[in-house]
Amino acid sequence: MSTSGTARDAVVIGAGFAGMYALKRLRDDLALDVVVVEAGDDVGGTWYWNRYPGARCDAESIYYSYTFDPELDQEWTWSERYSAQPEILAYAQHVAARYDLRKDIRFGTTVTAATWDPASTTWTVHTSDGDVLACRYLVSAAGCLSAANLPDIAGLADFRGDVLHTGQWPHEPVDLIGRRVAVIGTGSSGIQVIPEIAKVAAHLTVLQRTPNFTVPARNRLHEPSDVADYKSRYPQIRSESWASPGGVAVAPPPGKAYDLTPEQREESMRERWAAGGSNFMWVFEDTMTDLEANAVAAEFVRDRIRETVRDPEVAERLCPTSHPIGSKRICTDTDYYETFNRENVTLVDVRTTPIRRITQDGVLVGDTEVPADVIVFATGYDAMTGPLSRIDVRGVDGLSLRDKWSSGARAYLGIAVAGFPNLFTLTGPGSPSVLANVIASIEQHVDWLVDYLRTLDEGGIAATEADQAAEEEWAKRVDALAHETVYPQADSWYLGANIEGKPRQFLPYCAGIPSFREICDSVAADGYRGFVHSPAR
Ligand code: NA7
Repeated sequence: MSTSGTARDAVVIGAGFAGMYALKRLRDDLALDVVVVEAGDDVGGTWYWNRYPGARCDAESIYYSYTFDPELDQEWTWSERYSAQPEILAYAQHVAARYDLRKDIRFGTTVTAATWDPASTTWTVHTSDGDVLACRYLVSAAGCLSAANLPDIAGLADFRGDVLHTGQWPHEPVDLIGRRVAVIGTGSSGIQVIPEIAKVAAHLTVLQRTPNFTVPARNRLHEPSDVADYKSRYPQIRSESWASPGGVAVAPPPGKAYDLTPEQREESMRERWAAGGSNFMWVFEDTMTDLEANAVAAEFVRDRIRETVRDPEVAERLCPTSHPIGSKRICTDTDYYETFNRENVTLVDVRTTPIRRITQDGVLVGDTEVPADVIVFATGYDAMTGPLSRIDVRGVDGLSLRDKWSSGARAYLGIAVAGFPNLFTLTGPGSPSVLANVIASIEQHVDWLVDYLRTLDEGGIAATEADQAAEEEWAKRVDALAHETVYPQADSWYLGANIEGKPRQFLPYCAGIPSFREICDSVAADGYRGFVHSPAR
């Protein structure tokens, strides 16, 4: 087999926020020869694909942005508290141009397979355009939420209308005006898209399996004075964010729920509800660790639903009761509950009466056909392990990563996998990733990796992989941490529960970025404890 050109130092999979930052640091600070392979026709990752109406990040833009360059902070202006997808994509494009990243990215190309060759200590990487690349390091920046989950519902092929997935939204405008739309799914994506579709559709039917907790985002445009203010405070904002578990500077909770008086509890909840955003889940110090504290916050949200939705039956159907607040990702919305007061919106509970099949003209729920011209799947992702598992990655002795992870995802510090030398999984399973500000998680992982690669180079080390015992120990630690919280009490994508046959395992590290960083740094200080090194021959 021949490879195109000489071996590269690194191939990076994906040009989202992780891939772009990895390229910048590996190329510009380590002087490595790097190529990034990206499926989309431009940078942006999640923000390239998620073009559905209403798509926004649930972290405020002044936090959901790179922190590495104070000049970048000053030259870029976020026009809203939670900027919409086009502005986040424009930011990614600006970063690509500013640091001259595009010249090392192959767009419109996917990595289909990668095989480790122990003799040459290189990876052989196959791409969708038939090319074969060789590299020392394979860096996955494939994302946590990029492998769309389209449930296998009988009859989908028979449907005569349009089928859309929020995570694979068309690039050309989708005309939903005056059409009958059915949305399946009420996670973050559904909760964002539903109010927007309701404004234009002739009729919108929301097919809800599990009601979710959502808090008003209270999004607003930034006035020039807001912009001047946050730009002047960036150094402080960044240092406070790095010190906070979620990678976002937030007001600390006033205390444990039952250490407060009922009036103090109510005041704290009202304040955070009025302020808006996912910070509501930290309304008490113990919301995420104590079920009774959690129940207080959950009931407060249910009361807001009952207060907002005029039809009491619909309100009850929208009230989440099957899981603690925050255990499935808490959503942030604009007018989500208000949408169910519209004449053209119907809520259908597909938990009690499941979807039987899709017909030519709509969705059959029990014995009732929901007529639709368009079906929107807001059904989420095979999170964290899906993107890499969809690539045929083969490590030592032909071991398949997909097979290895089919009985449980393992990645030491979320970044290195036993049996897969020189493969680095940025924001992989076992890292804070999706449970913190993802961009901060990305920067921490990439910065740590850059130091590690420098050390490997200086030490003449050709290959490194996670030690099996260290990897196992890490997975146990991640799981044990999650079990100190209410997270495992929901069937969430954090646990792989949304994908049939996926092992139930808490995937992200839930104790926050500062403690994770401390562990990673101590591993480095300890001569990269838990890694197995092979010297160059
Ligand atoms: P999520 O949060 O995984 O939500 C998916 C939704 O789709 C959720 O309500 C699911 O119900 C529902 N779903 C999935 N499959 C089906 C079937 N077969 N029938 C009916 N309903 C179904 O994905 P999102 O895209 O909204 O958000 C993912 C993350 O992206 C989000 O957390 C942010 O981090 C950004 P279920 O709850 O499983 O009963």
